[in-house]
Amino acid sequence: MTMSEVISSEIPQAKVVALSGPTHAEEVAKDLPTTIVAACEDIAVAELVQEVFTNPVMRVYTNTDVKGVELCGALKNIIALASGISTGLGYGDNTKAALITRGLAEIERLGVKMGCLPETFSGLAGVGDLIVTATSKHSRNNLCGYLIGQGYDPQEAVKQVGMVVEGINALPAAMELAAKYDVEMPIVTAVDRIVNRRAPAKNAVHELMGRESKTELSKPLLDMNFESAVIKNATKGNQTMKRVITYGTFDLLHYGHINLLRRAKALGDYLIVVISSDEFNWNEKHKKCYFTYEQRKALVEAIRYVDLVIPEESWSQKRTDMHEYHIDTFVMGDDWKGKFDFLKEEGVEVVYLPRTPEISSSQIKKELYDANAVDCESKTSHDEINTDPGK
Ligand code: C2G
Repeated sequence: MTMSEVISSEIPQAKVVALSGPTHAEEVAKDLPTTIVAACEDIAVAELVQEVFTNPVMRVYTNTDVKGVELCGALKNIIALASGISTGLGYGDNTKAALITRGLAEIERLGVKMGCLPETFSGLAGVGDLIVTATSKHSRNNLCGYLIGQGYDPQEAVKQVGMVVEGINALPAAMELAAKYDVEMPIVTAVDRIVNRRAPAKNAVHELMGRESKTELSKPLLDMNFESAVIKNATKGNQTMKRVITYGTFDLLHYGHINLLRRAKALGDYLIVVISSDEFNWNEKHKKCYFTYEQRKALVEAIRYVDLVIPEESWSQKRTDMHEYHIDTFVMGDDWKGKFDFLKEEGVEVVYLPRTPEISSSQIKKELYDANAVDCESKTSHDEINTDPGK
């Protein structure tokens, strides 16, 4: 159990916040600029702690993934031990960087299997804390690892450090979790062999370097191309599905958009909608959306004509999209008439559909703005009447 689980089991009604991150006490005490993450399942409570602790030299970020933050806090000490051992063996910064990078990958693999958020591991409690713990002279785990790499017996090294070496205490739990969740953790296992099974440190490094080659991709390549494989091979009865694609901002979703999407879907069997990302909108279309990309994506995905939503990040992605998604028909409203005829060179049919004339997102915004202005005007004049008894 993590500390938050222990506290919650004793005080079920407690809202537990885990505070963790790259915060060596020696530096915090000197008011050196520091960042930390406050994690609580109830984000409002995390934000309260954020408010209490934030000051000009302490920036607090919030997270809801308490378990992930605590897992990082415990397991990064083992990677720090590994980093210290490699330095003690005389290895350089390359080896240290390799242990930090691949060590974090191991912790994230375990964490994600335990239901933690991937973002936590690339956050302050994850990579942030791992950097300071695995590289800083203040780090007890790093120092203890260094002594072990220099040939000290692990217990003797702990005595020399004279303070708690959390990495050693966390090893049994880490090994147990790795077995329970069936996660490969080669660096943690190597440290366990050195610390608890008297394995010579030098062998461990050679073993780690000699493992079979791996990919950095977190999902097997097939999964990475999964959507493409499904779309390509999907068939309707005995003929392949016709795949249609269209692009747009779809901000303040209205019935004009729905009319377009309904008619686009009617041209085939599978409709892909490519929604402009917030950056693309701002940098290329100089449009500030009311809804974020994620919100616009959720709205469009809920439309029954739509089968897949992907982001539009550049004007030039259309040509490759036609091949990556095996498109048969490209559709746009006729305000774009002629602008995308070049896509015929990619072997797709290009169709421009009549826009729905009387509605647009910009018109909605303008009419709301004008209506609001009128309201304010009538309200002001109303107030004037009230305050001027003569009227
Ligand atoms: N549309 C429509 N009728 C309206 C408003 C929009 O048919 N009254 C159509 C547009 O012609 C477009 C789609 O709905 O095909 C999305 O409209 P916008 O969100 O305004 O898209 P736009 O900003 O034109 O972006 O690379 C292409 C761009 O991303 C298109």
